[in-house]
Amino acid sequence: MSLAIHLLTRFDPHTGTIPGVGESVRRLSDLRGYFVDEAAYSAALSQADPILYATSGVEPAAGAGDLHYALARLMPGRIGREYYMTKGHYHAWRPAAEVYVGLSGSGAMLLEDEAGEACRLVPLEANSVVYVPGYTAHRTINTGATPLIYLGIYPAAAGHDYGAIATRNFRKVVVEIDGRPTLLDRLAYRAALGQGAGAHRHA
Ligand code: PAN
Ligand code: ZN
Repeated sequence: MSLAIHLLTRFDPHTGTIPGVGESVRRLSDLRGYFVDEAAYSAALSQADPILYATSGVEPAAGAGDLHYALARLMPGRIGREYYMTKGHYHAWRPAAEVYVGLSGSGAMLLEDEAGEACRLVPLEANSVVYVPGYTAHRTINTGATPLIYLGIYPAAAGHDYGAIATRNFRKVVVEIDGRPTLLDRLAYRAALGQGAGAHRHA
């Protein structure tokens, strides 16, 4: 145990930034193959390649029992009817849980177990905490009109495993229908777009 490590971090809950900490950004082009509506994705990307989200990670120590955390800013917007979202991942160390603290904006977390049998959509907004159990794929979705700012706190040993989601994606999608976020089966939304039941494309 050491009190010589970095103990205090001040962040801006409105901009989702930590002064002095660099951001890792994900642009629309980084999420090729993640959104269902392929025509809408191509049309949007031909116009611009905006930043969809940015994270600022803080890793004070990496011993057994230590924690890491990341402040994230997920922009508002949609590709077709599907809201802007993060890639989503499992933790490489599957038992690792995570706590998400909503700070600003409004959105939701899509949580899915590894068998793809249980899927939950849980609100994420200011003054709320979402507990992500271990063994659970998690994705953040901005369903509002302003940036969604949140903090994720996880075991230093958690690691990020993007492979399974990049290959098969989540079973469910969150789309705007009649102005409201609606949870649909991915296959049903694909079929509604006339894209058939093809596997997730990862170009
Ligand atoms: C978060 C995520 C953040 C970005 O800090 O890393 O929301 O999402 P992706 O990592 O899926 O692109 C977290 O869950 N860390 O473990
Ligand atoms: Zn995580």
